[in-house]
Amino acid sequence: MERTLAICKPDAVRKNVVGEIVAMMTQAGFKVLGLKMIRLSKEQAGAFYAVHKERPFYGELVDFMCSGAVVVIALEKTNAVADYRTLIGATDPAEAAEGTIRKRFASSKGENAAHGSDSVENGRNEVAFFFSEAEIAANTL
Ligand code: FUP
Repeated sequence: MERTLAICKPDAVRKNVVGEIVAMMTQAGFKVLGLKMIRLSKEQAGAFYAVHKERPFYGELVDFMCSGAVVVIALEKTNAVADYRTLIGATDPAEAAEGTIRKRFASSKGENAAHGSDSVENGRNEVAFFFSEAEIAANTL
């Protein structure tokens, strides 16, 4: 079993499509281990995306991720990381495949509705960034 972290970004929350996105996850066979709505601080968003610190879009990305509530979701499945990347689609919705979360709900490369961990190691670390093992344990027994 693998874990991956999904985020419904502020644009998806504003569009009121969190329920549809979660339904796409469960229909694709993911188990929801944890789920909560939070408002990220600049410090949290900056730390979460620290890998992009030198990229030109970093400031805008951090501001956007703090611009409204997000829903963070810990998912579990065999091959969760790769399968969830397939479900969300390409970073740029113009390049995202039909039926993917980003094709359906993203507006642009920056405001692209959903986040998904990009490696098995990041999946574990990003789930731990937002959820304690005690929170996760509620749905693993
Ligand atoms: P992804 O893994 O598909 O979320 O894409 P990246 O890790 O490359 O980028 C992380 C986030 O940075 C994207 F979701 C949106 C933002 N971004 C931009 O705003 N502009 C870009 O050119 C690339 C990424």
